[in-house]
Amino acid sequence: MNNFIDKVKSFKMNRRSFLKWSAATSAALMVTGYESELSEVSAAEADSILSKKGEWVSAACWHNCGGRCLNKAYVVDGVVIRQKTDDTHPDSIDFPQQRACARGRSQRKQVFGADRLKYPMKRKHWAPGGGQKELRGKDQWVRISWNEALDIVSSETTRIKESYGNQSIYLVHGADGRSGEMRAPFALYGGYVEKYGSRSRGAWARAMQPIMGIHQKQHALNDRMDILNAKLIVLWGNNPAWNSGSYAMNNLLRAKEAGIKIISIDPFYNTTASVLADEFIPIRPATDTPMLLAIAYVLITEDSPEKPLIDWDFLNRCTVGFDSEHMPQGADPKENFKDYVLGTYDNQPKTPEWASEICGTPADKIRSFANELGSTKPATVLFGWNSARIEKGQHVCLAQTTVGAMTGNMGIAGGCFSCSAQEPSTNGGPALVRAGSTGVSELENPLKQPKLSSAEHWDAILTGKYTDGVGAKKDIDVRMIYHSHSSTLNQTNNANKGIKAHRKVEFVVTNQYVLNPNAAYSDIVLPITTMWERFGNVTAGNRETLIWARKVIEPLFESKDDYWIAKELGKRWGIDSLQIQHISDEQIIFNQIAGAQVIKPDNSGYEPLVTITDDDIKAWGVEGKPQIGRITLDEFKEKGIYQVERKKDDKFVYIHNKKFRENPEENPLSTKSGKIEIHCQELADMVTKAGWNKGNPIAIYEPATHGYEATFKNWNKKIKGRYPLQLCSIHGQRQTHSVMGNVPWLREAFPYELYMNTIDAKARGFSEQDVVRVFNEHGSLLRRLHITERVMPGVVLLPQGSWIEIDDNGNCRGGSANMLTGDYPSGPDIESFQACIVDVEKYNKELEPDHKWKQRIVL
Ligand SMILES: Nc1nc2c(c(=O)[nH]1)N[C@H]1C(S)=C(S)[C@@H](COP(=O)(O)OP(=O)(O)OC[C@H]3O[C@@H](n4cnc5c(=O)[nH]c(N)nc54)[C@H](O)[C@@H]3O)O[C@H]1N2
Ligand SMILES: Nc1nc2c(c(=O)[nH]1)N[C@H]1C(S)=C(S)[C@@H](COP(=O)(O)OP(=O)(O)OC[C@H]3O[C@@H](n4cnc5c(=O)[nH]c(N)nc54)[C@H](O)[C@@H]3O)O[C@H]1N2
Ligand code: SF4
Ligand SMILES: [Mo]
Repeated sequence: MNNFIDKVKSFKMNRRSFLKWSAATSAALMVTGYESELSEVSAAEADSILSKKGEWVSAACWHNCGGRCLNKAYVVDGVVIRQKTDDTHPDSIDFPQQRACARGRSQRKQVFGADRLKYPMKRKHWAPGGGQKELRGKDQWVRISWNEALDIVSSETTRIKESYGNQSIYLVHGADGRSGEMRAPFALYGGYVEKYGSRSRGAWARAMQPIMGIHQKQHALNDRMDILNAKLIVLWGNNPAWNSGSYAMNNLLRAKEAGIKIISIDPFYNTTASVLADEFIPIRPATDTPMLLAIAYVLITEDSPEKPLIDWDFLNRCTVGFDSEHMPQGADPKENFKDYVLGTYDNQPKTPEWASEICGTPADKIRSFANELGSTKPATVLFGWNSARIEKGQHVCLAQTTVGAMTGNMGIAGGCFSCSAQEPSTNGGPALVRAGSTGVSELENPLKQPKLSSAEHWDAILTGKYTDGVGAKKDIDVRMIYHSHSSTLNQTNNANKGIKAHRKVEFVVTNQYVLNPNAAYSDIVLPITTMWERFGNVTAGNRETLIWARKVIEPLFESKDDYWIAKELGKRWGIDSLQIQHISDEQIIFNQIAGAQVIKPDNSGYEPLVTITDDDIKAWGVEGKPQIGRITLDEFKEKGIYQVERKKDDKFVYIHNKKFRENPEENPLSTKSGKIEIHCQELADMVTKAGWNKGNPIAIYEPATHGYEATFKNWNKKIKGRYPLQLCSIHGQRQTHSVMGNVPWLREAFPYELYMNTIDAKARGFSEQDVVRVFNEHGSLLRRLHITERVMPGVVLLPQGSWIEIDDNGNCRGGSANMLTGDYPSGPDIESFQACIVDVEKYNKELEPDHKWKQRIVL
């Protein structure tokens, strides 16, 4: 084994050797183990590979990163020699190349990583029923055959189903609801417990429907050309430089170059702010609601005919609930927003001074910002998702919408108050090019209950109780966890509880291509192919692009597709494979391409994108009809991308809610009242019905359990408590959540350190690169320290997603942020990642920089 690791290390230094490694693995000839495949190659042999002509293949970048960029792999004899990104046309701001980030460009380091899972494995001390379950996460691995692995998964599932029923099988999918292929066999075998809701977009995921009648993804974003119409841009808890792939930053840079003022409001002077912002306004994590309420207070109290700050026309025509005269039907007039802000009934005016004590932004700054926002029209205010990724985060969504409506920055050119993150970052509006439907029909899970919230699932497994609406908790008895398409243990709150839950159940299985935490805490691990080894995929990047990525190489080692695993399990349960996958991989991709549509140049509708001939259909072996489209199948295949060219003021400029603003009666929103609901009973009911706490129809401030206030033992006297610092866990550049963080190149380029302000570091006697222990009542982790002025005093910041790796003292040396986040469920889809309090102490042991660690190579 050591011999192997050494060889892998030497591959990193010796490119010629790497070629041999690639050649050996891609041939999928792993018959007697791989040691013999890793021998050094002669220079002549390497040169002969290099001299052969290869092909550039468009290669998937499939992670949940919010970008969809063009990646290409140069393949010679089934070996990937190098990668490149979009060079299909010259780059310009109107027609930008869809360039890959550092992760995308390192993709081959993941696909060909020495730490790829190669064979099916079982935990050494596993036995039917679980064996030594406490060894999960630290046991050794034994290679087994696919037959043995599938027989074990099938027989253990059957045993558990027959003993405890289908409601004891927890099948976990990805955060973004990506359909796991494993759903089908489990649905056909009687069903499974599923998690519900998002664990990604905070309260934005659901709250915006009752408030504004929009699905969170589109939100209220205007398109990228319209940004140039703004007089002011505010990036509120928003860091596209790190977390929005492709060209979001270009759009903002263009606005900056046009002279538009940009303000950033964030606990972290992030890279986006350092590149773009004319002004930076610090705010403590999880305190956006008080800041928004105080802005509303200033707008209400300082608005006058001489200095109009509020757009009364918009407010009165297009919203309900702002004041007692504009309440929705049946609502108590006293429950209006204005009186709450003024403190009419609770005797607490929500003044800048009141907010400042909580959010840390100086009161004068809140006042001047509110005046600037109210008097600079139109303004584009772009929120990230982090601010509402907190307990009771729906108040952020409601307060944000309310201030947006008060300033009238909705439905007009240059005016928008929206989330701007992931694929549509800075670019809202309907797709200008879109894929056809796959034709796959998802099988329904016959088991409708129980369903688990990801903020409560570990607790439910440990206590046997879960929340299902108002009233007493209900019983649940999870005996088995099956992970596919997710990294749930690492990515949901309170990972220590998660580990306990994994060690409690009788059986844990994971489909994976690396030994991520889900896999490490499993009994059986099934090695899967990456997208580079599958038939292909078609994805939309942003509204202007459609990408077709193809198969790059044959499956490495013994890895298999999820569908193959699903069908093999199905066979063992007497389920027909056709029921599990009813159309072929080729047909799925063909359907998406043949059904792809592109906007007509005059914006009068859509037309087919791709010309398909009878010969194409024959060559693919699929069912379909010939058609005439804008480009040939070969052109799409060769380029890997179709992109709609844009121009400033072209026909595709999108302004959200324009028609609604012009005539709300004729163009009502799909909310209860047809208007924007500043008083939103449906939202309050949704929260109440979920069963954890009572919802409120207007935006009010309710501190989170681990919010800023909880850093004090005596709030009035301002005496700090046991955990005096707030922890922000954000999306960093090295990883897409838990993915790619295993790649040494990326580890070296982006060290994931704990950021701490100079003042806090000095007070503790810390120095740069000290090893520190970050801890609270939920767990602890180790990191190297980076001391900086860029993060607010009282706040520490850690990029999230690193893999759990617990040392002998119970500290996570991997630095996984969810060792520290508590599970405080408060409503559907409402996570509690950002309200987190900790303390930090010096740790007197070495912690090598992450890129020097051994890779997790098993077998
Ligand atoms: N590189 C990379 N890109 C990604 C991802 C990734 O893992 N890696 N993940 C993708 C996914 S799935 C998502 S959902 C998006 C995430 O998108 P977001 O949730 O918008 O992103 P974050 O980077 O977590 O946070 C954005 C900014 O919010 C600030 N912030 C943190 N807490 C608060 C707060 O309470 N209030 C305010 N005002 N600001 C706060 C942070 O300091 C940061 O500058 O990113 C996507 N893009
Ligand atoms: N503390 C803290 N926690 C957070 C966040 C935060 O800001 N702070 N952010 C949250 C957010 S925004 C999100 S979206 C979630 C992400 O939570 P997850 O979706 O659980 O995280 P990922 O790491 O993206 O995991 C996706 C997994 O799917 C696997 N995968 C990809 N393709 C396939 C496939 O074809 N088959 C199978 N079987 N597996 C596949 C990948 O290898 C990877 O392990 O994390 C959340 N967690
Ligand atoms: S932003 Fe996302 S899709 Fe684009 S290259 Fe990076 S990881 Fe890949
Ligand atoms: Mo997410």
